[in-house]
Amino acid sequence: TSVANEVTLAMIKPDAVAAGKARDIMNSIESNGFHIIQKKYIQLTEAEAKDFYAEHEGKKFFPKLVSFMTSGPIYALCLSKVGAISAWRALMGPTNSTEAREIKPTSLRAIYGTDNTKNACHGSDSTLSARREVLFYFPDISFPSLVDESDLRKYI
Ligand code: DGI
Repeated sequence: TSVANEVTLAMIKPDAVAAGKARDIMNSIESNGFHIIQKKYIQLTEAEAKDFYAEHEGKKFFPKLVSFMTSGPIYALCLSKVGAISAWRALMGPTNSTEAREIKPTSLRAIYGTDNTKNACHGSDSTLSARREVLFYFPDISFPSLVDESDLRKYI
């Protein structure tokens, strides 16, 4: 029988990269059972950051978000695991790192993030956004997003 793997898009944000924590975060990702099947080290342009976060355009925090996300290099990672989308969001913890330290102190945002903007990492929040966000960084990746364990080999 086959195992249904899911893919999701993770980012290690500029604050965590600048603090030298990218390797620690990737180690934590892998020790929690995710496969890093694609990895890209890049600095987003303003246009790219606005495009990636288009759903938040017009919100009060949008300019701050775009300015933070373009402030330095990031890692974009495509992760695979059974139930990857929700599992990665659980490992990251709540959006606001201050809140994360109160309610989920072992989460990555609690450990590596600072506040509501500088929160160390990103994860797709649905199957649809995972597909969009993985393709944003890795346009050549094969889908469907549910792949057999044996199919994983072609990604590695
Ligand atoms: O999916 P998340 O990253 O957990 O959260 P999201 O999709 O609602 O928001 C995307 C990013 O925008 C989030 O990681 C940090 C920033 N953000 C969201 N809500 C707020 C915010 N930043 C500020 N300053 N205030 C907010 O209320």
